[in-house]
Parts: sequence; C-alpha cells; structure tokens
Amino acid sequence: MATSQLPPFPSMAVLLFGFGFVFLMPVFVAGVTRHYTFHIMYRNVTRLCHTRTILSVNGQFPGPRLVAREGDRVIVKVVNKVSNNVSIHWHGVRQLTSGWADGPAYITQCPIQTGQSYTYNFTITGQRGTLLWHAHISWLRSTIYGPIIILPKRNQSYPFQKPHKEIPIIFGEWFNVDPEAVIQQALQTGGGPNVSDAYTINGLPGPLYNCSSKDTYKLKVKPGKSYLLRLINAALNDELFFSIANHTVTVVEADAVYVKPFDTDQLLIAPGQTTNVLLRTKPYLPNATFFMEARAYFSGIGSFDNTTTAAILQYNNHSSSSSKLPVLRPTLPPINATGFVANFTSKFRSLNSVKYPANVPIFIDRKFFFTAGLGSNPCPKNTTCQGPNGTKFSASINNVSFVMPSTAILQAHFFGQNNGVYTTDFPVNPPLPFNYTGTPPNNTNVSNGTKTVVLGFNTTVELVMQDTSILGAESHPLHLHGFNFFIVGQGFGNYDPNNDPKNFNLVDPVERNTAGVPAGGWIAIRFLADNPGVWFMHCHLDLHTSWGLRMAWIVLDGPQPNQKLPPPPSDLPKC
Ligand SMILES: *[C@@H]1O[C@H](CO)[C@@H](O)[C@H](O)[C@H]1NC(C)=O
Ligand SMILES: *[C@@H]1O[C@H](CO)[C@@H](O)[C@H](O)[C@H]1NC(C)=O
Ligand SMILES: *[C@@H]1O[C@H](CO)[C@@H](O)[C@H](O)[C@H]1NC(C)=O
Ligand SMILES: *[C@@H]1O[C@H](CO)[C@@H](O)[C@H](O)[C@H]1NC(C)=O
Ligand SMILES: *[C@@H]1O[C@H](CO)[C@@H](O)[C@H](O)[C@H]1NC(C)=O
Ligand SMILES: *[C@@H]1O[C@H](CO)[C@@H](O)[C@H](O)[C@H]1NC(C)=O
Ligand SMILES: *[C@@H]1O[C@H](CO)[C@@H](O)[C@H](O)[C@H]1NC(C)=O
Ligand SMILES: *[C@@H]1O[C@H](CO)[C@@H](O)[C@H](O)[C@H]1NC(C)=O
Ligand SMILES: *[C@@H]1O[C@H](CO)[C@@H](O)[C@H](O)[C@H]1NC(C)=O
Ligand SMILES: *[C@@H]1O[C@H](CO)[C@@H](O)[C@H](O)[C@H]1NC(C)=O
Ligand SMILES: *[C@@H]1O[C@H](CO)[C@@H](O)[C@H](O)[C@H]1NC(C)=O
Ligand SMILES: *[C@@H]1O[C@H](CO)[C@@H](O)[C@H](O)[C@H]1NC(C)=O
Ligand SMILES: [Cu+2]
Repeated sequence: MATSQLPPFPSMAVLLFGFGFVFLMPVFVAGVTRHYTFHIMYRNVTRLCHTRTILSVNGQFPGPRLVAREGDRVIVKVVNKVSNNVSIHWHGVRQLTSGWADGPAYITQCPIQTGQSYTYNFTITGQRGTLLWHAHISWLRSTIYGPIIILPKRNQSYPFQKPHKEIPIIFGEWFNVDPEAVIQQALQTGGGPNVSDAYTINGLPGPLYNCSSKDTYKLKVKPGKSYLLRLINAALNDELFFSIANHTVTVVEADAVYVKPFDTDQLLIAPGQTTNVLLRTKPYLPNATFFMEARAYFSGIGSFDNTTTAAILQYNNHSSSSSKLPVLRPTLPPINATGFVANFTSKFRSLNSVKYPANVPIFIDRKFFFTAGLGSNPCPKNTTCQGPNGTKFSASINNVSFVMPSTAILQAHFFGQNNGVYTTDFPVNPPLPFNYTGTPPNNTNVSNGTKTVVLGFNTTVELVMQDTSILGAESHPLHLHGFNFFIVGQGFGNYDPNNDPKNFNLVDPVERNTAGVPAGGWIAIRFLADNPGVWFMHCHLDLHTSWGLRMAWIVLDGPQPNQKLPPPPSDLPKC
C-alpha cells in the first residue's frame, strides 16, 4: 500500500446532501448527511504466501474510511453478498436514541442474511476524533473493519497544533486459515484456538515475517512537520504495544475524546481502542529509516501470537536510496509488562477544559461489582474435551457465561416480548465471593443464561470490574456500547470498597468506551445511563467474548420525546 493520507474533505465515497443548505446558512453550521454503501463481498488476499478468500467491504482490505464531522448524520446501506450472516457495529459511536443502528448481532438486531440489506442511520453527537467500524458477529471482524474519522465541526479546530497530515494506522490480525473455522473448532473441542499468523499495520504484516517484505506499509514524511497518527487496534484477540524507532509521540485523544497531551515512546492499545498521537518529524533529514513496530501484550496463560509487525517511517528525500540506509528498530516493553501497562494507562486524563469538560457522575444511583475472567464448562457425556483438565473453556461475568439469544434483545424489549428471550436478573455482585486474585476455587464451573440489568433513564452507574485468577489472571479490554465511561480508579489485587474509593479521580478521569481490566486487578468506571436501548458490554478479545464474557444493559425510555427509543426502521433484519 502506498503512503496514505486523508483524502481532501469530503472523501470520495461521500455524497454531500444538503451541501447547498450549508452554504445558504453560513452562520448556523448544521451537520450534513453522508451516505455510504457497504457491499459485504468476497475478495482473495495473499499474505505470508498464503492466499485466502476473505470477507471484505467493497473489496477493500482494510475497509473504507468513514469520514464525517461532529454533528453529521451518517447513513450506511449494508448489502450482504456473502453466505455468512453479518452485522456492522460503529464502535464507540454514542448512538443517542438510535440503538437500532448499533449493530451487535442478536443484541440490537438480527443479522443481515445473504442477499438482504439494512441501512444504518445515526448522528455523530458530541464526539470528535477516531473510532472504528467492524463486523459484530462471530469472528467476522477479523477482516471486516475500517476507520471512522470524525473531524471537528466546520467552524472549530483541534485543541492542538493543526497537523500537516492525518494518517490512519489500523492494526489487525492475519490468519492463514479461515478464522471462522478456528473459532468453530475451539468452541466444539473446548480447547484454546489456533493463534493468528501475523499482526498487520494497514493490512500489511511487514518485513519481519517470511515472504512478506513486499507487504510493508510505508509512511513517507517530510522533516520538521507534525503528523496526526490515528491509531486503531482492530486485532481480534491481542492488546498491542506500539513504538516508532527514535521518535517520541504526543498522545492527544483517546476513543474520540481529547485528553491532556503527554509524550511517550511506547504505547499500549487494546482491541477496540483508538488513540490519536502527534508525531513530530526530525527537523533535518536523518540518515536512517525507522521501523514502527507492534506486538502483543499478553498477560494470560496459554498460547498467543508472539510475532511482530513492522511498518517503515521514511523521510521522503531518501526514497530512491532508502534501501541503503541503516534501519533503526524501536524497543517494545516485555510481552508481559503489566507494570508498564498500569503506568501507561494512568497517564490518560480528560482534557477537562471549559469547552471540553469532564462530566463525571458524582452522586451514584446504582453500584455494581462484577468479576471478569475465565472458567470451565463440563464436557458433554461421551465426548472428549480439550479445555482445562478435560473440560471446555468458558468465560463469564459474575460467573454467568452469557448465552446469545436466537432473536435480538432490543426487539424483544421494544415490543415487550422478553419471555424466553432474556431475563433481567443479572447478578449485581458475584454469587460466591472468594479471593479473586488469590488461589482460585476448586470448582471453576460457570453458570449460563441470557441475563441483563435494567436501568432507569438517567441512572448514574458505578461499576467495578474485578479480574479473577481462575485459569490465570489476564487483562480484559472491556467495551461498553452506547456510552463513554469515566475510569475513576484502577488497582491491583482485590478491590477494597472501603478504601479504594477514597482515591477515585472525579476531576479529570479519562473518558473512553474500551478499557483494560488490569491482569490481577480491578477498574472502577462511572457512566450516566442517558441513552435508551439495549447496550452490549463485553471483553473485546473476541475469544473471551465467544466464551461468554459478555452481558447487556437495558436502559429504559425517559419522559421526554427525545429521550425515547423510536420504533425500529422498516428494513430491520428478521431472524
Ligand atoms: C478467489 O480465488 C478462487 C481460486 O482461484 C476463485 O475461484 C475465486 O473466484 C476467487 N474469488 C474472488 C472473489 O476473486
Ligand atoms: C434517518 O433517520 C432520520 C431521523 O429519524 C430520518 O429523518 C431519515 O429519513 C432517515 N434516513 C434514512 C435514509 O433512513
Ligand atoms: C537513534 O537512537 C539511538 C539510541 O538512542 C541513537 O544512538 C541514534 O543516534 C539515533 N539515531 C538517529 C538517526 O536518530
Ligand atoms: C549515511 O549512512 C550511510 C550508511 O551507514 C553512510 O554510508 C553514509 O556515509 C551516511 N551519510 C551521511 C551524510 O552521514
Ligand atoms: C516470544 O518470542 C521471542 C523470540 O522472538 C522469544 O524470545 C520469547 O521467549 C517469546 N515469548 C514467549 C512468551 O513465548
Ligand atoms: C514475565 O515473563 C518473564 C519470563 O517468562 C518472567 O520471568 C517474569 O516474571 C514475568 N513477569 C510478570 C510481571 O509476570
Ligand atoms: C511505574 O511507575 C512507577 C512510578 O513512577 C515507577 O516506580 C515504576 O518503575 C514504573 N513501573 C514500570 C514497570 O514502568
Ligand atoms: C455413550 O455412547 C455409548 C456408545 O455409543 C452409548 O451406548 C451410551 O448410551 C452413550 N451414553 C450417553 C450418556 O450418551
Ligand atoms: C481434574 O478433574 C478431576 C476429576 O474431576 C479432579 O479430581 C482433579 O482435581 C482436577 N484437577 C485439577 C487440576 O483441577
Ligand atoms: C488473596 O490472595 C493473595 C495472593 O495469594 C494474598 O496475598 C492475599 O492476602 C489474599 N487476600 C485475602 C483477603 O485473603
Ligand atoms: C480444594 O481441594 C483441595 C484438595 O481436594 C482441598 O484440600 C481444599 O480444601 C479445597 N478448597 C476449597 C476452597 O474447597
Ligand atoms: C448452560 O448450562 C447448562 C447447565 O449446566 C448446560 O446443560 C448447558 O449446556 C449450558 N448451555 C450453554 C449454551 O452453555
Ligand atoms: Cu477478556
């Protein structure tokens, strides 16, 4: 792939309806409507000398960029031309009263079946920065993903120096075999799945893999300029460390919320997270090319993809002779650098300016304490299982492994037909307290169900997520749909409800949609349930989601008309 930059705005795929309206009303900058069509189609892709037929959007891999300004309406018609059922999630988009457009299969919609289409229709409200879109069913997001770029409103600027160029850097995970077969086999045998064969940067593994040096992303830069790198982790199962040799970057935004800028040489980015960083190039032409590398942060037990993807940062005047220049490689933290991760994540703070305040909920209506971790399911009689001690791997929140219903929860909720689809008895606390980060209980079996929590409109929620050491402590990047949350506290060991709240940051905590529950520790988050609908919450490691580390919140309508979920669109897919 050639050096890429943001296309001149508006981008190629965007049709600007209401453009004239904007010109006619120069004082009022109203949002415009941006139309996209996503054809889910097959495409053959070769990486590491393996050719595979993948699912793609419009034949592009990674998928097309969705570009909008804050306040714009986005309309995406998704047409399914493959044999798999699909749905698309606009990861991190608040979806205020547009829950029908959120996308997780069997939560807000039935999947789009072969030959069918569904039009997602939502407005981008109060967000600006980088997000991502991806398939939200089984493991299809392994190849169906792309950037969402939200520019500030037309009359507004960044709270930092305007960059010379903006470049999406999207991390992915490449499998030489069909990832659907990998997860199907793992769920059937109960064992751990085969791991991926490579990580990718903008779809390309780079020169550190066999048969891959031609598939290297090159970022061509000029000296003395500032580049906004829009980092997105779309990898399926791995949190990633990232670093650029001999360059320090400034973090300015996370999950489409501005943060207090800070400098760093090494970053961690979990699946589902996005981080905008400013890269200032050297003021002179350096006599070297620089690798940008990413590889796993892995805190658990078992196998993982222990390879490294690399892209090249190339000062453009050297393009002809660059192959002769020495290559400098960055240093990445050790694979299991949980201490580094805790230090790094604690550097994120909301900008909390007059213009971009941090509206942290102070008075809490409802408190929840959830454990998150692995567990086991007994092996069905007369079969052999390859999970721990002959069982099947499972994962749970508060010991409930969430079972996907066969119809969408949002529909059942909206039409008052929850009977047999879901229950509202998700446990508020762990059913059996134990030393969560000590010796695990002997019985590691989990229970299961399609259990939800119902919240009244505008409830303020505090949720503590506690990792467990069952089958190994492990970091879980928790993702909440429909809301941003504030991370008011985090720590190692067991959460102490008496002392830990004394240290909560209620002033400028970072606001995100995805955050790691520390390996062997806990995280405390707060959010305001101001968005009616059904909102999925899950680990963004797809393996853990598949094993059941997921649940849903149901937020009821508010009293005002604009606080109610409208009826579903007429083309909402049927199961
Ligand atoms: C992929 O390659 C196979 C085998 O060569 C071919 O049959 C198929 O039509 C190709 N699919 C696409 C979408 O190009
Ligand atoms: C999108 O939603 C808005 C608000 O409900 C509605 O006015 C508009 O007609 C919808 N557009 C499409 C293409 O569905
Ligand atoms: C890169 O960093 C190394 C280690 O800090 C230093 O020795 C070297 O001079 C740097 N090279 C360039 C071209 O910046
Ligand atoms: C740049 O580096 C190359 C390879 O190390 C060396 O041959 C060349 O003399 C260097 N040029 C300058 C201007 O330092
Ligand atoms: C990962 O691979 C490197 C070699 O590339 C090796 O030194 C290291 O031990 C491996 N780490 C794990 C945890 O497997
Ligand atoms: C990380 O792995 C190394 C090598 O396997 C081990 O010695 C070390 O104790 C581990 N560190 C942590 C924090 O688990
Ligand atoms: C984390 O930060 C603390 C305090 O700044 C420091 O003492 C410690 O060495 C850091 N740990 C790691 C692993 O970076
Ligand atoms: C187990 O398999 C044997 C042989 O196929 C069969 O006779 C037996 O009924 C099976 N037991 C159960 C509990 O399914
Ligand atoms: C494995 O399962 C057997 C039989 O259920 C049990 O006796 C044993 O304690 C288990 N071992 C471990 C390590 O859990
Ligand atoms: C929980 O287990 C840890 C690790 O073994 C231990 O340090 C701690 O004291 C235990 N806590 C309690 C309350 O037993
Ligand atoms: C777990 O099993 C061991 C060995 O069977 C036993 O000694 C221990 O008391 C059990 N622990 C608990 C918490 O039940
Ligand atoms: C749920 O748990 C029951 C009882 O242990 C078990 O029979 C069933 O297979 C489980 N269902 C799923 C989908 O795991
Ligand atoms: Cu997880």
